Amino acid sequence: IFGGETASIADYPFLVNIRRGKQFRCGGALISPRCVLTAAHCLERRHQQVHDLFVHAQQQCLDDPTPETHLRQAWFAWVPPKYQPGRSLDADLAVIILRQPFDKSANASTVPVDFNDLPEGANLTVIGWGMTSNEDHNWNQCLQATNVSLVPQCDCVQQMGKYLPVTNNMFCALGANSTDACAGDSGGPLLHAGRSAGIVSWGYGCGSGLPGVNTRLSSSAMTWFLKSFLEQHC
Ligand code: 4AZ
Repeated sequence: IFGGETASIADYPFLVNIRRGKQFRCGGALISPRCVLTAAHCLERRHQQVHDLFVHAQQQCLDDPTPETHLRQAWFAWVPPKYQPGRSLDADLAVIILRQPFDKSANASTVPVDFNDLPEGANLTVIGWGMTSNEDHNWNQCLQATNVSLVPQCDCVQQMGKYLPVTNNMFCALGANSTDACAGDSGGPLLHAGRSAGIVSWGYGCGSGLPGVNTRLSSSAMTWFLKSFLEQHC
């Protein structure tokens, strides 16, 4: 997170970090005890090959030890067919199903998904363990948060469309003083009134004044797939 503040994992008990082996990759959010919502690009390889992905709950800093109750192995991951890495980051969403759900001893919770359109200028909170600048030699690897606002879609297309296509399955957000998500925050949630309205997806670095681009969970394509998947598997 660029320009944010220290946050307490106790305030975001649904927030998890996703690792390949032991290596930190991305944020994510528990939307049920056995399902994690994250970005598709966090998985790299598509669909099946997720057995070396691990989900850590209740971590304040990335080098804190994770007791077994807070650790789960991925079992399967679902990515919308629209996600075609390479050409664009459209539909950058994945649901990871855990081999075993978290139980009460994890003290984890779940966050509901906001399937409604965000109001103009909506205030959102973005959280993660990502870097605090583009060249973060002193990356503290502890949880940070910042408030950001929804950017009008025409401005989003105009400012970010020259880097990668901006689709209706995306929205831009930026905070006062250019606070924003940064490398490593990908996959984490954008919270709106206690719900997850988006997933950190991409940007042109951070702190440049350009908005961050996020997966829009209220877009009909995302909502339809996510709802039917959740009902059947989570
Ligand atoms: C990244 O590399 C990344 N400023 C994520 C979000 C943003 C930039 C980079 C948005 O994961």
